[in-house]
Amino acid sequence: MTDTANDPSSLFCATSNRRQFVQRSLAGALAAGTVAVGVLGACAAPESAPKGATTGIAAKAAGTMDSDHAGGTMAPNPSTTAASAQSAADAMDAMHEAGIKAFPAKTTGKGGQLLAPRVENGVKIYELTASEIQWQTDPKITVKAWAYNGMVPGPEIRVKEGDRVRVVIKNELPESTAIHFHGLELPNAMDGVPFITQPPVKPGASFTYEFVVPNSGSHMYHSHHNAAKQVGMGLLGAFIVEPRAPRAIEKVDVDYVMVLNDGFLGYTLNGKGFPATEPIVAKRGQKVRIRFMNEGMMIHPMHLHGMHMTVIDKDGWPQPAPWKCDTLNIAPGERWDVIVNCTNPGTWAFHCHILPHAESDHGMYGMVTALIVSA
Ligand SMILES: [Cu+2]
Repeated sequence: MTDTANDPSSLFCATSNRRQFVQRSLAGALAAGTVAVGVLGACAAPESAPKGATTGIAAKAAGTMDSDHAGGTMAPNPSTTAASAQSAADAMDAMHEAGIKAFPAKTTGKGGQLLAPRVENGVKIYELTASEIQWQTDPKITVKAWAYNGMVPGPEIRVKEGDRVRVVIKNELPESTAIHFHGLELPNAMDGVPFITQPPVKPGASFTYEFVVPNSGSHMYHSHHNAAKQVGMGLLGAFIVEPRAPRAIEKVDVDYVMVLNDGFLGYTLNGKGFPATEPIVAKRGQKVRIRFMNEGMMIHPMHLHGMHMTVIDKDGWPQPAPWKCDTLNIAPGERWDVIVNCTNPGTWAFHCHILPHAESDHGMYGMVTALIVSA
């Protein structure tokens, strides 16, 4: 599973699910005397799929028609065609239902856990170790990941504007690495870019970053060395800087960080794919702040059902005036902070609206979660 799971393209069509689906459709269709054709059209046939299952070969063997024969002598039997479509629809719906019912599915490992600092002489010290781990993105998929402190995203660092912070990175990876503090306006030597501001941190070595946190907002830390691979494999985390003087609009009941990624771990929200993503839970009348952060290489328009989002910050900077939307495009590297006033009770789908990042023939997966507002 690991190898196919490490190929993001394979996540459209998880092999085992697909095989079961093909087999189920095929069995149902054969029982009805025909074969469903084209249901799986969105996915290229994997090598493990029954040969010809989605082509005219099996269809012909089962005595039905395909496009080559349209208008020919092999007319479909309307009753068996209807039965076949029903069977295929039932098989598909069963997988969609199973995915929803499994949510939130249990997995081992939780990313983004708050890291408490060790404080010495007024300096907040955070120790991060980069190493290779096995990471479960959903109950059926475990992948090789590179992680800070054994979790993806790495632990959340949350400090106050003006704090003096020391971050010590220990590299236990087989490659050099470095940490960039994305969004913080630091002295040049602390910017974490090998050969521009520092030497790479070699395997087995450590490096210490130290600075006074200059600007508040939702920021990130991540590898800036071979980053397409290293960030894609999980070397990323949230770096939240609380302002010394919060605005009234920032007073919320739930403060939720949502890190988007689309690398070797697949389409993930906080390191997990649906149904293993975490729901955001609030009571009616409460205010939820969501801090979107895109650590991936694609844009992800995040869409909330049932209630609008009020955008307050972009990349940690207050907007000239808060503005409303229900779909917010989060580009790579961007952070957007929104407030949701939870006025509408129910379980509301909350997902990336590039639909192949959220749903396949097999049901919802990847960048899907829910906002659950209790009455
Ligand atoms: Cu997306």
